Amino acid sequence: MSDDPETAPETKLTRTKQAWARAGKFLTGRIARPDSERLPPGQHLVKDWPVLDLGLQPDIALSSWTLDIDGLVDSPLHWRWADFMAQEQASEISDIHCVTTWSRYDNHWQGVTTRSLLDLVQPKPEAGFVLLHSYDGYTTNLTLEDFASDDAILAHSWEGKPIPTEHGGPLRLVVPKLYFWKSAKWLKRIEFTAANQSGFWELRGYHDRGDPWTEQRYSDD
Ligand SMILES: Nc1nc2c(c(=O)[nH]1)N[C@H]1C(S)=C(S)[C@@H](COP(=O)(O)O)O[C@H]1N2
Ligand SMILES: [Mo]
Repeated sequence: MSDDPETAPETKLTRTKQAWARAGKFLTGRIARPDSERLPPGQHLVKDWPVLDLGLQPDIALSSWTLDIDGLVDSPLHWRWADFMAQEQASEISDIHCVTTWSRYDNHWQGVTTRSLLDLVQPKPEAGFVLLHSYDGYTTNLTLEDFASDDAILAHSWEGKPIPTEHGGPLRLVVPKLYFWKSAKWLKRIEFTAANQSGFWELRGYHDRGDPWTEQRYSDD
């Protein structure tokens, strides 16, 4: 599978979502604040958990799963599943906000926090950005600061059970403060970079940062 966002697969869904970005669909123009309102502007609450991806759901056996953490770090890592599971385990409870307007409250995640990962790899001073690469060819970019958010977690379990394949298991990232497209499913590689590199949706009209509270749904240009 291609790991190049320019050549990742086009589907009806990707075409529809690119058209929404062009049209500015779902923008309300309101601004909410996390402390006063729990649901960001333009979002509605769901109880189920929708599946959204490029349509390829890679089925990765734990025996062949690996995670690379590399780029501008002092101590790059190449983990197999047992290595990952041997790291300090944490739990987080957070809300999901998807740019397609659904939000889901109180998701219980278990895994390794991005903070403890950062302690291990020690990003170099020049590292300002993180590019996430996934087993389906998906990519998405974050600032190092957003990646380091205190509730961000490399999650292997949801509600006490392994994350199902369709939701990104064996391992996905969860960055609750940003729209859910930043939370890469089927994580394969975490690359630390000096320059910001756009990922799959960021190259297709979606916002570089994706803050739900200020409705950073689409890029301005
Ligand atoms: N690897 C990968 N991660 C991905 C995606 C994808 O297509 N591939 N889609 C993103 C988008 S647009 C959303 S909204 C969420 C959806 O996660 P879910 O299917 O678990 O709800 O995953 C994000 N992470
Ligand atoms: Mo999404």
